[in-house]
Amino acid sequence: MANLKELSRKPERFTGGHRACAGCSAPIVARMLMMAADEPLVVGCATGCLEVTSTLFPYTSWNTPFIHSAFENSAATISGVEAAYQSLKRQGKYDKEVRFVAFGGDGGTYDIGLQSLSGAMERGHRMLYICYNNEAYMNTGVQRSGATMFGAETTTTPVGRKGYGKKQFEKDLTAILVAHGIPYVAQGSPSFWNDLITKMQKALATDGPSFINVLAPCRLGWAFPPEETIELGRLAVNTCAWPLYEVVNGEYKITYKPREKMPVEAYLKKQTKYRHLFRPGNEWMLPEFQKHVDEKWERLLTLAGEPIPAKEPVATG
Ligand SMILES: Cc1ncc(C[n+]2csc(CCOP(=O)(O)OP(=O)(O)O)c2C)c(N)n1
Repeated sequence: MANLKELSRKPERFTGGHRACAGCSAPIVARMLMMAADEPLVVGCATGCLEVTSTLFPYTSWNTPFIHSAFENSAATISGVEAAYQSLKRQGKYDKEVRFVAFGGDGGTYDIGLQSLSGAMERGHRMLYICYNNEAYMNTGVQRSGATMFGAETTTTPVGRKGYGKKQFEKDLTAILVAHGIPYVAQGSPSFWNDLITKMQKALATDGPSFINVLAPCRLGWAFPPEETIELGRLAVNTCAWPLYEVVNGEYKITYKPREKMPVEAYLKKQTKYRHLFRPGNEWMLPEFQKHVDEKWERLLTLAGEPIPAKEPVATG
C-alpha cells in the first residue's frame, strides 16, 4: 500500500511545465510512476502525446535519464539498455540498483509496437512497460486504434449516414500480455491512485518483465471538461468498462470491486465520442456495448475465482 504522506514528501521527478492539454491524464500517470519508484529509473517513451508534450527541446519534464524511441520500439529500446546494464553488472563495472521503464500510448503498444513489446517480454528483461491507453492515436488527430472501444467516433471511424463509429470491440491487450506468462501484469487507473502506485511498486520490484495497462482519459479525443479526468476514470472502473486487476504469476486478482456495478451508459454519456449512441436509430448500440462489458467482467470474475452475481433477483416462494 502506498502512503500518501510519504509520497507527498518525495522529490518531483516528473516536473510541471510540460505542454500536455489541461486535464490530460498521461502526465499524471508519469508522475505517479516517478513517485512509486525508490530506485533511479531509466525511462523510454515512444512517440506520442506523452513524449511530445514532455520533451520539447530544450526543455524536459523528466528528472531522470530519458530516451525517446521511435513509435514502434519503446520496449526494444529499453530492453537493450537493460541488457547492457546486466552486462556491466556481470562484469563488475557497475553495482547500483536501477529500474527500467518503457512507456507507449495505445497506438504504440496495441498496434505498431506490439512485436517489440512481445519480444522484450518473451526475452525476460527486467523492465516495466506502461501503456497509457487513451484509446486512440491522439497525437496525430484522434484516429482509431486497436484499443478504441466499440461505437466510438474517431476521425477514421466517423459517424454519419453509413458509419456508426468503430465497428469492432477493443483488443484485449492485457490478456495477450498474460499469455506471455510473465510474472506481473495489471490494469490500472490514475483515478485510483493507491491501487495504481501499489501496482507500479509491485511491478518495479518484480525480478523479470512486468506490464501495466493504464486507462488514460483524454479530454481532447473523448471531449469532456478538463476538470473531470479523474471522474471519467472512476466511471470507467465503476461501470466495469475498465476493471482493475492484476495477474501475479498467472494468478488473477481483482483489486477493486465496485460496490454497485453502474450501467455503462453513465460512463459513455460523458463523452462526445459516444453521443450518437443516444440518438434515434442507434438504440441497439448501448445494449451491445453493455453486453460486451458484462461478458468480459464475468469472464474476469471466473478467472479470479469470484462468484458471478445473479442477473435477475431470484424469485422465492
Ligand atoms: C512509424 C511511424 N508511423 C507514424 C508516426 C506518426 N505518429 C506520431 S505519434 C502518432 C500517434 C501516437 O498514438 P498513441 O501511441 O496512441 O499515443 P498518443 O498520441 O495517443 O499519446 C503517430 C501515428 C510515427 N511517428 N512513426
